Amino acid sequence: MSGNWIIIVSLAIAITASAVGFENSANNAEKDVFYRSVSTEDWTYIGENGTEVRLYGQLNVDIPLHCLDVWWLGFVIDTKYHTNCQDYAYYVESVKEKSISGGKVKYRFYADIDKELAEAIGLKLKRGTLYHYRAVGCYVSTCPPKRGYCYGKDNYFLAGTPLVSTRDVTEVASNSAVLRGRLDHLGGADFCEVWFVYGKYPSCAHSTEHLVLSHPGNFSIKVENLQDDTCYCFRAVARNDVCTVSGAELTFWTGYPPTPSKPIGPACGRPNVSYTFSACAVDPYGGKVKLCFDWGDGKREWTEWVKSGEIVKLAHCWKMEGVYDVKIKAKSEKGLQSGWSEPTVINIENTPPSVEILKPKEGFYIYDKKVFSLPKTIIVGDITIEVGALDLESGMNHVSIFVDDNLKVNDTTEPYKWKWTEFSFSKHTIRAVAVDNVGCKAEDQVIVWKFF
Ligand SMILES: [Ca+2]
Repeated sequence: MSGNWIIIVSLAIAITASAVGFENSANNAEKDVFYRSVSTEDWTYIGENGTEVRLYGQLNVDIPLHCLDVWWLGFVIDTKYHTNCQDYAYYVESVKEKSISGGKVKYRFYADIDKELAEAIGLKLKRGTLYHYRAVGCYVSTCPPKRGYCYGKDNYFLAGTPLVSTRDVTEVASNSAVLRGRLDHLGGADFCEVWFVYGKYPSCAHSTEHLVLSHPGNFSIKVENLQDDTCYCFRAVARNDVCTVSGAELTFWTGYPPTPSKPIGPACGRPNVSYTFSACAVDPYGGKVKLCFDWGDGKREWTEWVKSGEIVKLAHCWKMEGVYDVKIKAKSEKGLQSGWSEPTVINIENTPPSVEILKPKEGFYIYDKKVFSLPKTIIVGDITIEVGALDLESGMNHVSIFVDDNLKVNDTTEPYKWKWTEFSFSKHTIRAVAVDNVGCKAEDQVIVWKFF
């Protein structure tokens, strides 16, 4: 037994005997004001050999703000379980004289059981041996002046055990799934066998093939011939020369909701205006579904629960110009999510089209034909007004042609044109207004003299 532990335990026992009062984890509340406890927490390996570990404990203190506690924290450890923490063979110090000056404090501490410690106190872990440990703490407090100690419940570990964890299942279909696990530590062995046990919930009666791993890492195995619409459970398992262990049990349902069709909505729009998209999703088992809209601008939104197949509408407003992919996925009442739908593209833009009156330009026109150039535009007889317009973002909607502010035509198809046959004997302004699919406008004009 370590010398420190004898001193501290004897001190606490002496205090107990002197009726100053001592506390343990089972009885540590005093007049509802003071709370002190020490809990034994988990452990991990240090290094790869499976014979060096780190033990964790936690100190929980709630004392008045004007009070001060000073704590000595550590662990007792032995190859046997003991009811009394004084009976454990070894004491390993973690923290010396930790001051807690009032209030509610949670303090996690640890101690390493490593080679250095083995030399210092003769505690050398052996692979295949089970060790029990408890977190312990002794304290001196100022108000009221007293001493006491607390200890946590017994926990244990098997030196050399492999460590394995079960991961979330992926690629769940109606009759197959990919089970995933991770070998976290080989427990000092050269290799570990890993596999899964699985079956219809709650019985993990089946076993997959075994894989052999010589390094920690992820592993996965596809299981097939599952029943549709069924809850399955599974656990990752690892085995080395010391023992066989398994990770936590997880469950999944076969038969995810099918991936929905892409949402329906406008192909273009302007920034800071709301646009509505509609979509629907089906649960093949007839349950309710929720839809998630991914708006393509980093925002996602879930709808309320709706009936399978019901059309849902949701509006969204994009702040910036850009091309956005809007897609949806569905979630069934079992919590299973479909894949993402194909995207519907919306082009959010605020850029006017380009527009130019191609005819008439400067020159002399007779009966719709340019006969020679001039610095001005002079027309004799009929003329076809032709306009070129292009919008690279949302595309062209139409071109309006005006003569002296009188609308002559709204042309929605290229080439944009209008034949001017009206009699005239004076100066006019021809104006072309191009409008793109989100309503952005641009215009061009030309001043002409028209005779006959
Ligand atoms: Ca545009």
